[in-house]
Amino acid sequence: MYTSQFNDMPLSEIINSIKEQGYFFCETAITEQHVDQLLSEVDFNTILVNNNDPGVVISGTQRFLTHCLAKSKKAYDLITSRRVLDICNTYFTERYQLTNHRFCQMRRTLHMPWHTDNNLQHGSQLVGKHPMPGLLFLFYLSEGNPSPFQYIKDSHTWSHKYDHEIYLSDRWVETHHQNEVLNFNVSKGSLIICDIHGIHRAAPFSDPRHVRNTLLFQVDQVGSHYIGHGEQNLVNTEFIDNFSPEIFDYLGFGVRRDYPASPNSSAATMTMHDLLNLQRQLLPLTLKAVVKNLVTTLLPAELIVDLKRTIWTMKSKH
Ligand SMILES: O=C(O)CCC(=O)C(=O)O
Ligand SMILES: [Fe+2]
Repeated sequence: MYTSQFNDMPLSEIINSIKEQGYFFCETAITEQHVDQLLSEVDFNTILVNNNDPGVVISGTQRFLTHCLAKSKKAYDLITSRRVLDICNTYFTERYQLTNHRFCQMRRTLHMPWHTDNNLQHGSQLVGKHPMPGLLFLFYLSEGNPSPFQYIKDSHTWSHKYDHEIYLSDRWVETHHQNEVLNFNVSKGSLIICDIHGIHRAAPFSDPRHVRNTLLFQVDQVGSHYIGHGEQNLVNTEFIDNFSPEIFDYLGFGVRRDYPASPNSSAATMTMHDLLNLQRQLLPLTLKAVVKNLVTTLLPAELIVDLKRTIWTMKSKH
């Protein structure tokens, strides 16, 4: 899945870059074929409605498949890959855990605020920032990106001064750090590994044709003072073909997790455009439901069971 450009890079180089600069960037870390396979396992066009399977939800102009460890074997392979674990083993000094993960798709327009990812939550509510070490792994899965990843140079060393803020305003960054904004021209297969204490964002964009796909996950060195820190990980047991105490520890088997899956979505987090599209998808299903309801109201239950038996018998003969 990884390119030789990423595989052959000495671990020490990756770790030194994160420690000194707050990030590591590899322009082509995963092969184009692997990116296509990853994307083929996510259906961003079908939104969860009364469905019992993990799937895609909408929050503003972004779509998320949060439970990618339950839905995508390719994502599972990447997130639990030897290369990722080797980086974590070398970077962290104590036990580390996967604390969140998701596929994300941004469409048409986006204005992401400047932020850090060392978030401490109470349920789904952000309550402050934490001092634990952590890494954000971001894989870019789209061609030609009008929205580069942006990072404020050296901000991982001083962002703690702004721990009382949830976001940092564009105006504040323009006034104080305009010349320190680094732009990464990410493209299909790029990887950024970033210190969660660094101030960063996806650059704002507005382009009706652009679709920006990413796979991102976060690993934190969860200390004993922060029991419950992290989102609940749902894993498809079928995917676990590499089990070891190391993997189980990393995925948080048997470990308390207090944060629900992000984002905290509902019909109220959808744009008008997506709500209307959803109504269009719901219309044929609504008609089907009306017919079903009519039949079950008008016919006796016993007759319906008999009808179902007859239909099943006829079908099974063919
Ligand atoms: O998509 C990006 O470039 C950045 C995403 C990010 O920072 C986040 O989701 O926390
Ligand atoms: Fe972030």
